[in-house]
Amino acid sequence: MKALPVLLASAIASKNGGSGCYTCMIISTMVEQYSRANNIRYDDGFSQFCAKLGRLEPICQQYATDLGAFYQEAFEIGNTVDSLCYCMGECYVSEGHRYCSFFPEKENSSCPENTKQVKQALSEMKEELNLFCMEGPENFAICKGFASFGFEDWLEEVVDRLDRHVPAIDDDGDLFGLRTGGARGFWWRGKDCIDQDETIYPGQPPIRGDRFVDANCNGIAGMENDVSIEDIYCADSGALGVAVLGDSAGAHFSIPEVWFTPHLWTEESMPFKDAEIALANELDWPQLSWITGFKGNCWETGPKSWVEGKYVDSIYSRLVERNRCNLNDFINQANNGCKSSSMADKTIFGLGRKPLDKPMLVFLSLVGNDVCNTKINTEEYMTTPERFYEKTLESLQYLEGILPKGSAVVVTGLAQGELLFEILADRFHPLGELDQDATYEDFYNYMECLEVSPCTGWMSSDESRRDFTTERAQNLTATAEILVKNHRNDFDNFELIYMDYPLDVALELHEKNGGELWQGIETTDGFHPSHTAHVLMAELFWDRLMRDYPHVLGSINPHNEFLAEMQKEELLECTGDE
Ligand SMILES: [Ca+2]
Ligand SMILES: [Ca+2]
Ligand SMILES: [Ca+2]
Repeated sequence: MKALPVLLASAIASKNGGSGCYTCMIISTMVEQYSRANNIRYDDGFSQFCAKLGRLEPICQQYATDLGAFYQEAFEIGNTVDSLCYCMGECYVSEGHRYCSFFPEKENSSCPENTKQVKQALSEMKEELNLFCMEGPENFAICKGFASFGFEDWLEEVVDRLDRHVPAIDDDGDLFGLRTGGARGFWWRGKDCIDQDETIYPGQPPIRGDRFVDANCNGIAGMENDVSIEDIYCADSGALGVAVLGDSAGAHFSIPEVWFTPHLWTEESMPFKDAEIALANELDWPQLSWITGFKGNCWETGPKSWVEGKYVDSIYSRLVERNRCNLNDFINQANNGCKSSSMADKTIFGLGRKPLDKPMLVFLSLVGNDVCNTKINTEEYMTTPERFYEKTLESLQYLEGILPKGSAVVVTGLAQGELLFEILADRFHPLGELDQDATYEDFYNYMECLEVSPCTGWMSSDESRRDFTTERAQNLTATAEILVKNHRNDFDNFELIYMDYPLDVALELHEKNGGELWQGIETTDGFHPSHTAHVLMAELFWDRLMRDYPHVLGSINPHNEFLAEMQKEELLECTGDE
């Protein structure tokens, strides 16, 4: 058995308690604001909070008496959620560091008397949570969604697969899953229709025209007058798949806003009703992303769209609409934190495409992590243009070896991250709404203090640091463009294309249509493109491809109606697997 560090504490190497302190602040704010808004005692509030946690409720309730009493006393004697987390020992001041608080500090607060008991309860609760996490691959994936931790040997295979960003459960090893949507299953890539046969998976060429079995899992198989239906309607239809090799922006990272507005909860409300799906997907929503989105508004607490009349839009759904033969042929190989080096060294190997499969339209889109990191001396950790060039070229060379002939690779630039501070700095963060006492600028500074900020370069009060980050991002964007120009004719199996990542254009468009700029950015983290931005991005990329490179999108299949009837699978509807 491997080491078993606790679940919530210091999962990420950081100062002053780091992610453990951050988690404590969030959970304590939930209990505090929920109780106050509903005019109940904090100990009752804690217990009611536990009742909202679904499968985790029993563990939470077990400690509700001790923890509830602690909250009650701590707030009664004037603690803020920040000072309370210091009392609990979840936050501390590391040598040479400062005290970190999200909310305004109060004078003269002291810790409750019984801190020893609460620390004991907390540490027992964490052990129980660890056990819960190891009750199976799905629990494991859920836990992995909010912290990294130790594991036992029997989970090693699952850990290894999740580490490579491929389906945790994949019996035949063809890199497509069937049994779970989360844990890198069919929310992330087309569903494997037979998981005991590695020659059957989405995107591969049909076997004997798919007369007898649907080998490419697109719902088309069988014969018409002794001729294969797949041959008649798909063979020369220009069918293709779509994939993203990307970061959290490509995977569609999104923490549900309702989690962070506890003052709006009631005793009946279930803010965490979709939490298992969110956590088993690493807090990503690939099934709603601008590249591989395919599901409708199926999750009450999930991402919402501010685009009038449109909930999901994606390159994939448009490709299926164009040619039903493309159904199920998508791969979201994006992961939180990915940048040019980790893409080339690791993530890219999980792209389940083989040279004889159908051609693929691949977006290589790393929009921020080469300039974003948790460090205060952030410049030193940014990718240089030389290194960015080298690693991106390495990725492309790997793709040349695996992509089928006739594919296309679109390399995008980086996002205009300077917009984050410009748009959000003075707005209240959702957790600061109740008392109007904490803005995004406060939130950014708090995360920086704990060294858990995803991007100290852009999420900073320091203007010159923000400017430097923007300058580097623009350099890397220019580097991507030059690289594509230099190597446009080097690859036999794909056409190489460069496109800007049009976050700025999407936001402008949204504002022009009557929306507000802040709606284009995730409200909870103040960092990622929001679902609204995803919806707009699909259209912008599609229109640009249609205008300049229409041939990479394939042609319209005249038999779509007949094929759709055969497939019986509705895109963008809440049917089946949710
Ligand atoms: Ca499989
Ligand atoms: Ca298979
Ligand atoms: Ca088929």
